[in-house]
Amino acid sequence: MIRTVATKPYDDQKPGTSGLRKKVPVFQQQNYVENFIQSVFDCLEGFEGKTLVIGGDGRYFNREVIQIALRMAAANGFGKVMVGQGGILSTPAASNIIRKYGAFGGLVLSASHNPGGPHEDFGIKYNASNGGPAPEKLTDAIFAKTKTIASYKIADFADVDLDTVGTFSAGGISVEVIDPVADYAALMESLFDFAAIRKMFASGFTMAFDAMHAVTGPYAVEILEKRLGAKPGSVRNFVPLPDFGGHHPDPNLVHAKKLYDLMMSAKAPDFGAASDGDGDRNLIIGRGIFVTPSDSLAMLAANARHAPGYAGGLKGIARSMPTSGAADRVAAKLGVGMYETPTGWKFFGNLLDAGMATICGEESAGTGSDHVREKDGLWAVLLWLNILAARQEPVKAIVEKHWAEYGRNYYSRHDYEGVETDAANRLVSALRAKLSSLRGQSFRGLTVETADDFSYLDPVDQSVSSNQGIRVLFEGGSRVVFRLSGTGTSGATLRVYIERYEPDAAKHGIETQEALADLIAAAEDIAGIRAATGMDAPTVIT
Ligand code: G16
Repeated sequence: MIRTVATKPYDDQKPGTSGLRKKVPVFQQQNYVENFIQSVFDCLEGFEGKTLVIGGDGRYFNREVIQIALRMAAANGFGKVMVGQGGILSTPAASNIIRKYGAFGGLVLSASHNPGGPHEDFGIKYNASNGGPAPEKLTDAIFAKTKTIASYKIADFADVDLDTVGTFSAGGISVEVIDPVADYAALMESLFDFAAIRKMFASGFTMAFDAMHAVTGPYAVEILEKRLGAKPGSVRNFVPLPDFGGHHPDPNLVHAKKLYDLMMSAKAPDFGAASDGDGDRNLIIGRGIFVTPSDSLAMLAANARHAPGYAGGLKGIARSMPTSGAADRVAAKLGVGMYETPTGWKFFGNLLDAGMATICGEESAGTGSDHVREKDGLWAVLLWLNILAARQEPVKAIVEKHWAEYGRNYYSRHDYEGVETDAANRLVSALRAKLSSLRGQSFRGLTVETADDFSYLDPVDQSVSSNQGIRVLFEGGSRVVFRLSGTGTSGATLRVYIERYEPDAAKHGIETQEALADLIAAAEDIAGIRAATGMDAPTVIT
């Protein structure tokens, strides 16, 4: 039976950088989930009888929302739903399933790297038929709909058993519970030289992969240990838990400190890596050296030809604006296009679909390619492994040779989390107001060349996205970028991105914060962060 249920709108369902993210109790309010899903469906056209993919990162509330989504998909006229066993699909795996099976779209249930649990975060994101996050035009329409929604449609049927692989009939539609790993593992096998990587492991190469009790555990065990022969135990924290074991599943130097400490110790394996809550981010650490995500993007692009899937060369490289310019130098050398987009993976979608870019990346530990339309944590790990197997050199040597060839982009991001929202907005408005007057001014001996609020003209559909982050560019190529996070769920997070280019190889061994000290001080002089936030120091430095 299909019911139409009257509802009242909520005013806070604006999808952010990566979908709608809120605390679990917010999602648990009456009809909150239903309103959002109905608003998504109401903004789509032509899905009758078609397939919807539903997957999540296994966090708290995942299963409940999947059951609601199944009932609403049936009531709204989808013909079939594909859902990962146990409600699990990593974000890149969901993107692959949508593409591989020609689904109409998918609901990705995740709050990514944010913590999970009854009082932590949850999220819902709609991905379109290309497998990528809905473009801004669609998320704007969804938000508008959430503000006027008056009813939703839902079918009545008992909970679907999500733990058994197979095809079931429920509410007049077919529900296929699929193995979440198989299709993804096959895709990876088609891109990388598994034989060469297997040989490297067989000859004694060691690695530590931290799945952070999040979604990549089953994927990493299957691919790294079973298919590639990494020693059992190479994958740590591989059981996905609804609260990620009480940890923050964000693969950065703060939350993956144990792995970092191991990689800097005498007991370090050859290679260390981690992924986040939903499997789209990555952390890469060599023995004795952390590879920043911006550097990793550049190095993967420069060496991609070693992997069979990219042996034909790259069509282009894309990076988000705050990501360092290291990849730009690689693109220039390869003679391929370089695209600078706003923050958020959705902006890469058009470039990938149009065949203008092959590899994309963000400073926030996201790297990926045109094999799916999401960033992909394990993909980055496997491409590194493929490169290591082909070059037969340690990570450190590869990194240092890269810097010697291209120069080094010293880079760091300083986050101020939990800032009072009004204070954060005031800081940004004040910065905007003085942009034009900054030009020519000197701070700590650095002269401002230009300052602007980044605006992006999509070269494919000509859409414009403005106010995407304040950039202050100094003479000589250094820069500081200020922007407010679009993914936080409590207060505001101010992100300050700091970058300095150093061509001289003799100066490539400086500690990062030290190398950036002048710029960090200049950022404080320009924005008055301490006074505005009441904070003496960033809460997270990556
Ligand atoms: C952050 C990062 C972005 C990233 C986004 C979503 O956004 O800065 O680069 O695209 O998270 O990532 P995920 O899908 O892994 O959550 P923001 O707006 O918080 O800076």
